[in-house]
Amino acid sequence: SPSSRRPLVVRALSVPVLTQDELKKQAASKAVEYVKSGMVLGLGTGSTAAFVVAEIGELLAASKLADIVGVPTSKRTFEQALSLGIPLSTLDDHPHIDLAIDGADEVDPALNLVKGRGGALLREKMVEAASDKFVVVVDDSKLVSGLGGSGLAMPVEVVQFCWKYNLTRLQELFKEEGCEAKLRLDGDGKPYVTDNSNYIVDLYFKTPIRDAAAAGEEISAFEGVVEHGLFLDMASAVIIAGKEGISVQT
Ligand code: ABF
Repeated sequence: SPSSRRPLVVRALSVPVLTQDELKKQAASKAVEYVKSGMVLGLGTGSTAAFVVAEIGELLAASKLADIVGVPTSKRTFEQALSLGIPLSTLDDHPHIDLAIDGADEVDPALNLVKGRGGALLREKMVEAASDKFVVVVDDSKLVSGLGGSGLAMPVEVVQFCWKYNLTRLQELFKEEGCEAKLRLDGDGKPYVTDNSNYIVDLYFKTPIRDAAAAGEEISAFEGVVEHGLFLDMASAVIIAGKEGISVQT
């Protein structure tokens, strides 16, 4: 009879759309699985790394983790970790780090990175170079086929003295890549000053850097350059969170 007929229900396929922050958090949680009690940890900087630090703080508070020491890569991360009660130290007191976890701005297919858009590249590179294992956490928007290929900045930390001289030299060095070099400014339009009291020159490329290893060496050879954002052959693993799930590349 017509009354026994079931109404036709059309269900929309409910595919949850994760925000970028949710993806970052997923990558962070996966990385925290590598953290074990008793470790000396390098604590990264940036919004993805902040999720890692937050989760480590939660595990400590819940007594699911003990006897860890964190070495922060920036004043920002120092403050966050301090507020969460994470025991902290320095590279001077803990020159051997078991595991560092940090974000990145670009990841290429060989797991080479651009880092430092958050301005913390110098301490990040020091801490991560001193780590047995360096795990990178990103959402899939950070993947590039060649470094410098995102059209966003590749930072170079320079001493304040004659910064413009180095800006010009850097732009000249990469003229074939159509490089535009700009002094990074803070929110007030003043030069951005790093935790180490230096400036940052941001390099914008029209085409990816042809030979990142050679580029890194050439940049470092300039007097007055403190560090650059090319992190080559440093990542032990990269955890990538995307719409289809999480992948770990080593
Ligand atoms: C740090 O934070 C930096 O090296 C990189 O610049 C930035 C990435 O930030 P986010 O995780 O917020 O994208 O890891």
